This record gives sequence, structure tokens and C-alpha cells, in this order.
Amino acid sequence: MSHLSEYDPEIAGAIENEINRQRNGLEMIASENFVSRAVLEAMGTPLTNKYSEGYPGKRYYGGNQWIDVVENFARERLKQLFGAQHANVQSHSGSTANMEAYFTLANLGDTIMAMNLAHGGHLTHGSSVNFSGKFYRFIPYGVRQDTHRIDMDAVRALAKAEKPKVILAGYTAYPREIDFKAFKEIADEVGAAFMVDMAHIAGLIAAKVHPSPIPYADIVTTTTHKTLRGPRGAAILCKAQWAEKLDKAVMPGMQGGPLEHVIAAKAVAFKEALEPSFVDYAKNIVFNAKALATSLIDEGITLVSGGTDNHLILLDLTNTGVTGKQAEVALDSVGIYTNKNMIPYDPRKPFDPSGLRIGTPALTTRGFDKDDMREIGVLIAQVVKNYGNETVYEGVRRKVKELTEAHPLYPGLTVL
Ligand code: DSN
Repeated sequence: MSHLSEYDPEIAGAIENEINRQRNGLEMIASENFVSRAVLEAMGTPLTNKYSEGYPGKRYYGGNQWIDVVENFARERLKQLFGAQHANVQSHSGSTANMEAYFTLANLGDTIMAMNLAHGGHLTHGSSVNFSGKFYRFIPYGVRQDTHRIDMDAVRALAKAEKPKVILAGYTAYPREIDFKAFKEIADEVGAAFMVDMAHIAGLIAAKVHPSPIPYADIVTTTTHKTLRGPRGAAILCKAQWAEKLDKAVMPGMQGGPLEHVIAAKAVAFKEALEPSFVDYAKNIVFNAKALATSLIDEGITLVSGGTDNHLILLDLTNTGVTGKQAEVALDSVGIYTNKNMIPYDPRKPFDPSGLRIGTPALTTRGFDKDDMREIGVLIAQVVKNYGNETVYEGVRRKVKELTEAHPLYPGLTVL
């Protein structure tokens, strides 16, 4: 029996139940993944006990000699992974990383151009209920209604009219490749800084499966837990000219003590992402997404932009008679985990939109291949097209069980 289960069986039990939910379901939320046992072990260490405000070699507390070793490995590995000039690995989350990048590149009240939230932008890219929309004047750009792709001519025209301090690229629900070079050219034309939030596609970029923003962007933020397959957290990369200002924006500007147990886990994940096998993993994420997209299209499901170039697919459920929320709940009930999502030009509201977002990073980690993906596409379509039909749902549950048993997750990992 573990210390945790002996002392706190309620929490141990809930953790065990969650591990089993992850094992027994199809995790298709595009922003989720499964970390390795090595990453899990690094996170669960006494490094959580240590205060280490500051940076390696310049801390506000004593006793940081081993913490410095860990954080230096994390910084150097991250720089190597992306070919970046400077790395800061202390950001607690993607939201704080974006705040720290804005603090570095802009003054409060400045204009920032970013993707419309309903077209695939993020909460911290200018939502009026988020700090970003309160602290800065965000001007949204979007995708074309006919192609669902970013219209770079429209972005250029908007940038010339608005003269933003920062232009931001990088999205949470955009299934197509991003032309970072074209964004940089527009930023240069209007004298703006260029920032990229690569959180969703960081793992694909690390493996060179998607073009890199590093040569073009002043600052690149990322979470570490999506396609990069590290612990929940974030990191920031930048050109050398921004390094000092960025580090100050992170600490003391935004954060206090870093989470060094998580930074240790980030270092382990970056080492994993530097392995040749990570390139195969990232390629398989995209192969799998394309196979899944083809399967859904064959089943008559409409996809935003007609398919995918990356790890995610956005289903447009408008013609199915089922809303995004209904689909999410129905799929939950059969053990297929997804999230409702706005689609571009969505007539519905965010709490019950017309779209459903799915992705392949987590199942690819479990070893699912394109044949499995084709089968999952059929299962998703069955649930949507037979909404409320328990007999169909029972059949899907049986298939989910077969698929998950064929690709075990964390064999031997127990809490109780
Ligand atoms: N919540 C994340 C996502 O699911 O895309 C972004 O932070």
C-alpha cells in the first residue's frame, strides 16, 4: 500500500479512478497527451520543496546548487531542440507565458493583432473576459469564410490600418499549416514585433513536421504538455536581444518561485523530444490525423477547411442536427473524450457551439495507427448520426474497450 493510499484513501482513490478513465477511454482532446513514466517520476520528487526565485547562478535563496543543474539542463535542451538563442523554462502555464511575452514586447494599452477566438484563437489572445483583452487593445484577424484558411492579404491590410505593436500567430483550433515567414514579412512592413504561441504544434515543430517560427519570431511561447508530451506547464524562447527583458518579465514581473519539480520533468521531456524516435512519433500524429479526417469525411461528416495538416480536426456538425455540446456529452458517455468548439462564422454560442475538436497526439502515444483511426472515425460518426440511440452506443462502447485493451496505457502503474 502506498503512503498516499494509506493516509488519504479518498484522494488516492480518485487518482486511481482517473488513471483508469485514461486507460479505458479514447483520449481525443487535441491539447492532451500522456507523459512517460520518467516524466511522471521527475514530477513526483522533493524538488517541490525548494524555493529558487531567480535564475541559475543568481538566486534569492541558498541551497540551489542542484536546482541550478536541473534548470540549466532544461534551458539548454530546449534551446537545442528548437535552435533558439534563449530559453526561459519557468512559466507555470501557457497563460502566464503569454502574459510574460506581452509584458516584454508591449506596454499596457498597446495594440496587438491576433486570431479571432471564434476562428481558433486562444483566451489569452484578446478575450474581453481575460487579462489580455483588459490590458491591451486586441484587433482580431480571422480565416476566410470559403476556405477556412488565414487570408494573408487581409492580415496585411489590417496590420497597415491598425499599426499594431505586436502581431501574434499560433492557434488552438486551426487545422492547417501556419506561414510564419509571411507573418514576419507583414510585421516588418508595419514595424511590429512578431510573437508566436506554438503551444498546440510545438512537438510537430520540434520534429520538423511543421515549419518552425524560431527564425522569424521575436518571442515564441509554448505549453509543454500538448504535442511536446511533457508535464503541464510552459516555456518561452526568444531572440538574444529580448532575453534580459523577458527573464525580468517572468520573474519578478509575473511569477515568484518556479516549480522546479515540474522544470525537472520538462528537462526529461525535452531529452525525449531530442531522440530520433520523437520524429517518428510526430510524423505518426499527422498520419493518424489525416487517416481520421478521411474516415470522417467518408462517413459524411463536414470538416472545417476540409481536412487537416497537423494534429487536430475540427468537425462542423451544422448538418447533423446535433450540437457540439450534445456530441461531446454523447461521446463522453461511450468513453471517447473530445471538446465542443466554435467553428469559424459559428451562428451558435461558445457554451453550445456547432463544432467539435478532436486530435491524435494522445492516442498516437499509445501506439494507435491509421487503421485504428479509421475505425475511430466510424465510431464517432455512429454516435453523432445515431444521437441518443443506446443500442448503437453499447456497440461503440464494446469497440472502445477492444481498442484500448489492444494499446495498454501505463501498465503496472498503481496508486492504491
Ligand atoms: N486549453 C487549451 C486547448 O485545449 O487548446 C489551450 O490552452
